[in-house]
Amino acid sequence: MGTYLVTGGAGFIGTNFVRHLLDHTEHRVIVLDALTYAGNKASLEGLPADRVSLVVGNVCDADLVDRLVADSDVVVHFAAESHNDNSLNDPSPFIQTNLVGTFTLLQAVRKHDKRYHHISTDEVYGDLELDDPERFHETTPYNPSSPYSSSKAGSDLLVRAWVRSFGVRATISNCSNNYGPFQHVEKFIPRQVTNLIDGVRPKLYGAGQNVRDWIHVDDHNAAVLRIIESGRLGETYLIGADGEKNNKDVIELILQLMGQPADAYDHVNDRPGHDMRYAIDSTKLRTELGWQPRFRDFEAGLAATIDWYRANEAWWRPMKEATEAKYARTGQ
Ligand code: NAD
Ligand code: TDX
Repeated sequence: MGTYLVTGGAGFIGTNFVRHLLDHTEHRVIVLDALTYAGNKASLEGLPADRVSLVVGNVCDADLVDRLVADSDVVVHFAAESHNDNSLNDPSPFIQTNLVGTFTLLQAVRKHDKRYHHISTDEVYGDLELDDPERFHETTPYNPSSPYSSSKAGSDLLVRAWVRSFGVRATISNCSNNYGPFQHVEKFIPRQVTNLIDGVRPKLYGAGQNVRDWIHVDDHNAAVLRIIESGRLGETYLIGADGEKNNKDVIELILQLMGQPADAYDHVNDRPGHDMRYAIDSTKLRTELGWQPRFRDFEAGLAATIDWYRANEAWWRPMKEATEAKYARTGQ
């Protein structure tokens, strides 16, 4: 039994990871989260106070990070500015949190010799053509497109350098698009679901041919824990569940599951530099560490996610209006 420091634990994937740790281990958890617009204290409500504590603070605060890392056994770094569209409107917090924040954590785990796991994204590899038989794998060259993905790519490279130059005991995982409970309503699936609950038509960027490789957040987090427990130090593991789907098909499925005609959506302005396709080859994770996704039926996982948003309006309602006001400014 030990203490896990989970940065960004009040965000979407982080809060689900804290729950995963509570359910599958005996560890204690310290969440470090700045509670930005994307962080939500309510996402940690009801968790056992004897095992989970929240420290509201910034991953760029070197003194605070040093103290918390000293008190932990394992550091799992989820905290990030995570939304591509925001990074196109104002890249500055992405540089600060994703690059300086990761640097700050790396200096602390180096000083205190703590195990570090770095959460990253498949977007660091850029995008694939629709008809490309290739998928991303651990040796695919980095080629990020947006301020978000380039800041994540930079943070991954910092981790690699701290492993090689200073012997930091770290692993990295790059995962594809997550869906599930507690995801901010700015993101594709929760935005459309909550729009439909509000009687607003879903919004598809451009022609909607762009492909994302969907994975349930619990499958992502099970893989992360497996890597922390059994992964080889210094290694990168790609996490994906063979869930490629284009955005148009996903919107049509949401409409169908919510009892609406399949064409009851609007085309809106496309994202500048919009990546066409992501696709993960997770053979290394599966063969080396024996991980398998549990949520193989996307339609069932999506239906359960829709039910969660229907049942948890009090959680998402406070963020909805400001999110849509932001989109209105870019015609999206
Ligand atoms: P999110 O935006 O829902 O949550 C991010 C959390 O980090 C929030 O709670 C926020 O308050 C916190 N945070 C932001 N800046 C901070 C700072 N400076 N100091 C402390 N806390 C800060 O993001 P998410 O979707 O849960 O993503 C979590 C991680 O997973 C990110 O590193 C992201 O790059 C990565 N990732 C996400 C996906 C996805 O589909 N969402 C896929 C692959 C990888
Ligand atoms: O209203 C919308 N309409 C639409 O067509 C929104 C919000 C998005 N889209 C499209 C853009 C993308 O092709 O849907 C796709 C998914 O969009 P996002 O939810 O913004 O995700 P994406 O940009 O693919 O990035 C996500 O996955 C990788 C996460 O936000 C990142 O943090 C993660 O690294």
